[in-house]
Amino acid sequence: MSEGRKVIAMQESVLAENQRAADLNREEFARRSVLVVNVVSSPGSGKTALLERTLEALNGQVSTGVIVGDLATDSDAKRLEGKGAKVVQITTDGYCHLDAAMIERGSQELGLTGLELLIIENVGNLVCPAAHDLGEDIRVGLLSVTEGEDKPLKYPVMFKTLQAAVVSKVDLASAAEFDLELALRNLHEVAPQARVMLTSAKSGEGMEEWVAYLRDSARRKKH
Ligand SMILES: Nc1nc2c(ncn2[C@@H]2O[C@H](COP(=O)(O)OP(=O)(O)OP(=O)(O)O)[C@@H](O)[C@H]2O)c(=O)[nH]1
Ligand SMILES: [Mg+2]
Repeated sequence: MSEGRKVIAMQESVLAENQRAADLNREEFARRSVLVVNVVSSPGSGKTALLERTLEALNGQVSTGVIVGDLATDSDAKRLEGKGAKVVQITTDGYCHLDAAMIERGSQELGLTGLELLIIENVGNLVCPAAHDLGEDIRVGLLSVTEGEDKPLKYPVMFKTLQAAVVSKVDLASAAEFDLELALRNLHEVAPQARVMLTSAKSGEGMEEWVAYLRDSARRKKH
């Protein structure tokens, strides 16, 4: 076998192993009726800021846990603590994504008993997390207005896998000369299946719709 073929065969077997672990996670999450949401986006597009506000809004309403993946630090977990949700940090030691085995360990550490919603903040990256099913029900991708309208076209693999897309930092739209109509057209072209929401973690715009979406989805999973 050539070196190239060996590398491809190895990648395929790693992905197959991940898929088996993801299937097991999905069964366990279904058994416990916990809704699992995997949040993906490029670095800095506002995942943690969105989740800070989300946890504040859900506090006392929906029993929530969070698994935060980061290459090297636990600063996002620290930002999310003290908002009524249990938070577990996974440091991937340089890996560009979370995988299903990490989520299995993370959810054991968190404890799923009594949980209605498990939110996963993936490592900031628009490529690697696309190929790694974690066993989630909903994959939500952020597209911040400072990244440019073309990102769905340039990173279609990720956008095609989303159930929901959040256009984030909309308070900065005019400063960034963001063409919202064009961005929505691009999103619709690549990811027509995705429910699109517009949010600002700064002004709070769109937070009600986003939080209601999570709350309603968690309720549906329960029944
Ligand atoms: N104006 C504005 N700034 C925001 C908003 N959301 C996030 N930011 C800022 O954008 C920067 C990055 O936000 P984070 O929430 O850390 O982004 P992230 O996606 O979690 O980043 P990584 O975890 O490193 O991938 C911070 O300086 C935030 O304050 C928003 O809605 N409006
Ligand atoms: Mg973050």
